[in-house]
Amino acid sequence: MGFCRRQLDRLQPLWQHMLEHPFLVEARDGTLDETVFASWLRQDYLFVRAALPFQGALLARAPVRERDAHAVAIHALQEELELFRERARALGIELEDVRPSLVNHAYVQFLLATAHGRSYPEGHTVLYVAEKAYHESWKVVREGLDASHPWWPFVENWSGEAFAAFVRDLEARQDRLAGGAGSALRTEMAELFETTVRYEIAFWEMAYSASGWPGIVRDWTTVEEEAEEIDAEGR
Ligand code: MP5
Repeated sequence: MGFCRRQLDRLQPLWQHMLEHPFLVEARDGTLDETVFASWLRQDYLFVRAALPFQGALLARAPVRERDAHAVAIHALQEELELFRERARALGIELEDVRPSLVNHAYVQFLLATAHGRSYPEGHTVLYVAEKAYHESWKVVREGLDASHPWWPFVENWSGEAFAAFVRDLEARQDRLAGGAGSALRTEMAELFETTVRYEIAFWEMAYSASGWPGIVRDWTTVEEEAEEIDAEGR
């Protein structure tokens, strides 16, 4: 049995828990609050922006034969960011004044720390799980959401055939990397696999409950606003 199948079997209850998250179920059934969707969109835009340097770091460590795949993925991320901006305009959602929630911030730090500080097969594990999780999560929404719905372009982006093929390709690479790893490294990869699933659940929960940063109920002057003020003062 390949590494991915083995991990997905091991983590089946956790994975199922993710797929039954109220965010996905309510989006599928057409009962999800629009402001909850907007909060996901704003946070995920930041997440995808941060996925660019994550992919870049993986590319820098990738063996030669794996480089093309990362270069293609980086291009796809740029197109995806454009999709976020286009949908945000269509839905009247402001993308410029967003701060990452604690969960988003932590997940991004985890991505970058893994890509920079761990081996390539470990970094690739996190990439594979995040993509596989999004593919299957949006397939849940696809079961109920109409193709004319304004949220549909996101559903198609992650649950459509092109993305399915991308995830299959990642899975084959992941299994090959695990096949070439010793048992200690494979154990580390299995641990990162689980942590990534946990982050995916936390991300849906963060969006659903609109949780920003514990202990902070409203934002004050952002660093960008402060920079504008200083510019305006001509200093
Ligand atoms: C992805 C994402 C998929 N956009 N957001 C989260 C929280 N997890 C996974 O990654 P990509 O790069 O958008 O396909």
